[in-house]
Amino acid sequence: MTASGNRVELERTVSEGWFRNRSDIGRADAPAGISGPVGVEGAFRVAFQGERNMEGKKPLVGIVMGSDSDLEIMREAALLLDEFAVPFELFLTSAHRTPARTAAYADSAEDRGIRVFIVGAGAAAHLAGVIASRTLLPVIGVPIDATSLRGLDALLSTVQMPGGVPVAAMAIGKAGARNGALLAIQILALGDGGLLEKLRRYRLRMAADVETKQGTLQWKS
Ligand code: AIR
Repeated sequence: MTASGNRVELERTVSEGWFRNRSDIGRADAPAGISGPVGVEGAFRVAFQGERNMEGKKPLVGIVMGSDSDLEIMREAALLLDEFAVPFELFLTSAHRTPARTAAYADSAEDRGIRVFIVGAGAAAHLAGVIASRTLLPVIGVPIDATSLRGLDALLSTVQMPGGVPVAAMAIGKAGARNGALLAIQILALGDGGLLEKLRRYRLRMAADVETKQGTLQWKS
């Protein structure tokens, strides 16, 4: 599958409500790149593999979210990982509604090849902390704006981990999801020179964009 194909699948995931349509998962005619339950019994796991040489590669990053309503934000992380050709999986579980499922996922992830988690949750957002409590893999938390407190509740729940079990807390919302992906890539790049080079080029492109925008600024009196 191509990078753009993978992107299309992600768009479909959002627009067609795959997270609501559990019966489709694992069906033979499910869209390419989306696999059915794997590893964790009864899991609702969606694995995306695609861009350049990613076919057949095991996911390295687990993107986890507390509700399908978080996907609109967490897809930003997925799209960035896709851009860097880092294989990942999406997993839906709630620290409060499905505690056993959360534990089973966290406990099995390392053996399945996951190296870092990006965890999005809103409201009383304990998901990142609970996953962190069950693994020695790094956990990056993304607070989601899901209530009338506009993400401040999730930010404080994510960032205020008591000493002993860390969660790397990102900004609220889409910027946090994107930075979560970049931090995960930076962690993976510690042992992957190719990925490090991609990060270097990403930063250069970002700087070039600012220069270009400078050139388009116009003073209106
Ligand atoms: N949530 C679900 N279980 C525990 C938590 N913290 C969060 C989800 C979502 C918000 O509650 O991560 O951001 C609202 O979920 P829903 O399913 O009611 O839309």
